[in-house]
Amino acid sequence: MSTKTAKKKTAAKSAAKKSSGSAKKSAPAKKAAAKKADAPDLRRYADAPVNKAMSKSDKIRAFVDMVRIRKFEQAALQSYQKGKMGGFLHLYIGQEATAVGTCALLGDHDHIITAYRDHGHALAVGMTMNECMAELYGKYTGCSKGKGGSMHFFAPEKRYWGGHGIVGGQTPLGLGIAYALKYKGLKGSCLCFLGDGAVNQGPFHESLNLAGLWDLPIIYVIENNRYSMGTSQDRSSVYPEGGLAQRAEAYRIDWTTAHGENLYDVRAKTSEAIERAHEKSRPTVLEIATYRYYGHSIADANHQKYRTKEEILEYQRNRDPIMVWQRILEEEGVLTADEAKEIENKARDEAKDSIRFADESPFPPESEILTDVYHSVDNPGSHTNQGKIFFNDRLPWE
Ligand SMILES: Cc1ncc(C[n+]2csc(CCOP(=O)(O)OP(=O)(O)O)c2C)c(N)n1
Repeated sequence: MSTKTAKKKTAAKSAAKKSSGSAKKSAPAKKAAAKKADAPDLRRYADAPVNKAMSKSDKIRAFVDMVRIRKFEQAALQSYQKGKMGGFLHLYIGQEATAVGTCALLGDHDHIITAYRDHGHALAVGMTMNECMAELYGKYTGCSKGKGGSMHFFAPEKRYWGGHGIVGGQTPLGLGIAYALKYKGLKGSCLCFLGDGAVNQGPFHESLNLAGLWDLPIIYVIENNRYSMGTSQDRSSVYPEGGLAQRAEAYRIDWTTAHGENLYDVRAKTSEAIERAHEKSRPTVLEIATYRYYGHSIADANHQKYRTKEEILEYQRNRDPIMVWQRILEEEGVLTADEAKEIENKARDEAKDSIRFADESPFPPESEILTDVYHSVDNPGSHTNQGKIFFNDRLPWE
């Protein structure tokens, strides 16, 4: 070790000692310091232009949207436990500020595509609880006619391209959407959501490479909820100092991170990425630090074996995105506790109604078994119409 390095190390050590305050603090003082460090900064990015431009009703809308996602999923969980639906059910509870903070910023030429934890994004883009719940029940009134289930929500008319079960499989598809936008000369973007488990998948890196090379307007939103099924990020990934998003540097792609419990932060970073996509046709990797309260899926009843109860409680008590947003709005005088309660009750009733709707809806008729498998079978001649493959003769954003 050179003298210079040794000196640096000693300086760093003493600085660390200073900042960690190891100079014999009392236990309550230590606790208070830890609490302070843990408390989310409510004004974080509140002054970003995209947030300053929010009206009172925009702010309340965001609260309503997050609460609706939570109540919908709580109702879905209960229905699942009553045996009303089969297959998988991956809950988004705890991550609501990501879907709501990002999707609220989408314009007419902005698209989204995501993985199987897709209910939050679906509701955030304006799909109804009825069509989503019916899909979970496998009913014909569901958004995918009851043939997709939890992992395959779709709404092309809302530029919501699913719901994909193969980890990382949506990343090259999202790239294709971004390519189509550029090819057609449209000022738009594709928000491509992925879990932290997908960052080590080959297709993700292949798509990053092309996005960087071809200047494509794609925004990869890594929803880092710290676990990939039962494996923590610490055990599965080389973690650069700046976070997983830093890997984007290898592909000459801009990257950034956001605190997923704070809607202002999510919006500020998303807005910058959208602007980059629209104005420069350049990609972004945005990593959002978040947390899921339930297991990987409904089948993961042992989720407290690979993480502690205390860890879950810490997020629920201090970093819950709905609670944080409510506190922000109460501090700003935009929302009262009573109004928040009313919003919750309304969302709970809406979710209950969606269960009734799903219960009463029919299953798909037998004649539907072979439809929606191959696009060209359902839409004869579509393969010859110069790439206008989505709705017979026009792309949904035309
Ligand atoms: C290619 C592929 N490999 C494995 C699986 C099995 N699998 C399903 S979900 C999952 C974990 C993915 O975790 P992450 O990307 O972090 O998303 P999260 O569940 O946290 O939202 C795995 C490994 C799969 N669906 N596809």
